[in-house]
Amino acid sequence: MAHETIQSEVRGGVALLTLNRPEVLNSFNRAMARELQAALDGVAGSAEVRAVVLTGAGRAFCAGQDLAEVVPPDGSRGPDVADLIAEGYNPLVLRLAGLEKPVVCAVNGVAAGAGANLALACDLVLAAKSASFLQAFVNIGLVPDSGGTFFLPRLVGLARAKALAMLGERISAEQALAFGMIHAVHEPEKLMPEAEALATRLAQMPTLALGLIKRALHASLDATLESQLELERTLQAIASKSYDYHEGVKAFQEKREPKFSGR
Ligand code: LHQ
Repeated sequence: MAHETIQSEVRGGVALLTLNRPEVLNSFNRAMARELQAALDGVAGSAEVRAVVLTGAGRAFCAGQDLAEVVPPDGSRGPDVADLIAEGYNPLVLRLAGLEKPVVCAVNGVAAGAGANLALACDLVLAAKSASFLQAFVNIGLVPDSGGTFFLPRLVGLARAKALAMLGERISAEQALAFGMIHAVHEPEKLMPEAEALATRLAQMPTLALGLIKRALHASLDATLESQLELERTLQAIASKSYDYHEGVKAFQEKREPKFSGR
């Protein structure tokens, strides 16, 4: 499917999705939110795609909402903010978190506002050393959205989440790593090779199990121990009926490398 605001290509079982409005730091307009949703739906429905990389074109990852769309410089009325969230950001976050395939986010530059929080909704977040994160919302009188108030306290703890959300300061990739917000930091020129290698590795793993692992970990965020134990049992029943479980055990017993298929 052809897109105007994102690029999408599939290689070796990996879908590479690139936010592509570099002249406005890949900030989101309605078209980009719509096209990214459609691309994620395509990924969800594709048997060929077993992992995803999400990144940005140019020097930024994503500067959040395109502010010229919500407050047009010509003084005309912009779209309703609550509608933008309902139609754009919320479905995007739910698609990223609900996709039962691993999503690697390669944060190639600044990730601000909704851009930062979409990155946090991904599974394994890598960042260039030159990248940065900021909860820009408060700087323009807004509240973090796109799941920021859900993921941030769970990732970094309440004290740091409050400081990040209330102060709206830019933090470095290294600081985000030290906070436990992201998985790894790489030299800028190594970011995409590392992200693609990681996604390719994930795509060759038992991806059905990876999807179930993701489901279980997300469910744990608001579960009781009892309900989580029951969910683990249910998911293990599914995983243990997979081709990959039998292949994994057989390969172990035959002392050879397994060849997983995602089934
Ligand atoms: C931009 C933007 C941008 C348009 C840079 N829009 N042009 C949901 C629903 C509804 C309403 C509101 O929001 C939301 C969710 C949100 O995401 S709210 C948060 C929105 N984002 C921001 O407030 C971030 C605004 N941008 C910045 O603070 C800075 O640009 C950052 C820190 C991202 C980058 O700073 P610099 O590296 O110094 O770049 P810059 O400021 O010079 O920007 C470069 C260009 O990109 C510039 O255009 P120009 O024509 O002067 O070169 C900016 O105007 C444009 N740009 N962000 N969000």
